[in-house]
Amino acid sequence: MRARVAVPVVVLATVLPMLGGYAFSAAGAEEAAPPLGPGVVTVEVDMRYSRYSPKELRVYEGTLVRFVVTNHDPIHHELITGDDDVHAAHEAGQEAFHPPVPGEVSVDPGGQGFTAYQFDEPGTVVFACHLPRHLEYGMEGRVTVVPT
Ligand SMILES: [Cu+2]
Repeated sequence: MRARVAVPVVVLATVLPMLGGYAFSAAGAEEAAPPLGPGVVTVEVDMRYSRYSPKELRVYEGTLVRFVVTNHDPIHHELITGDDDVHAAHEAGQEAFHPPVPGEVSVDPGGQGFTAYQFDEPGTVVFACHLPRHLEYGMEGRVTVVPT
């Protein structure tokens, strides 16, 4: 009689923490954070081990993001923000260093760079590093632009 009661309790005690853990990871901290903006916001992006951190951002449409980019690696990196055409041109191009075009900056090893980009259209905008093989290694990030 007591065993029949005890079994379901043990099962629940095992399953509930698993469900709780799943719910927590499904709604991660970055997902739960409200979008940035609108207006002017500053976002610090770290480059480390040829990855961006953070690699996911959410902003309201009409947000001007000032990127402060710090390269912790002993090699050059860049941050190129834009639509598919922009990324295709850079992936195919030979331009190793970038002039001050909005949303584009090259960052020396151990250095810091600055750029700004206006996110006006709802949707997804990719930022990436197009130095040889960095993108295929995974050096890209995403800005989700949500309607106000
Ligand atoms: Cu890179």
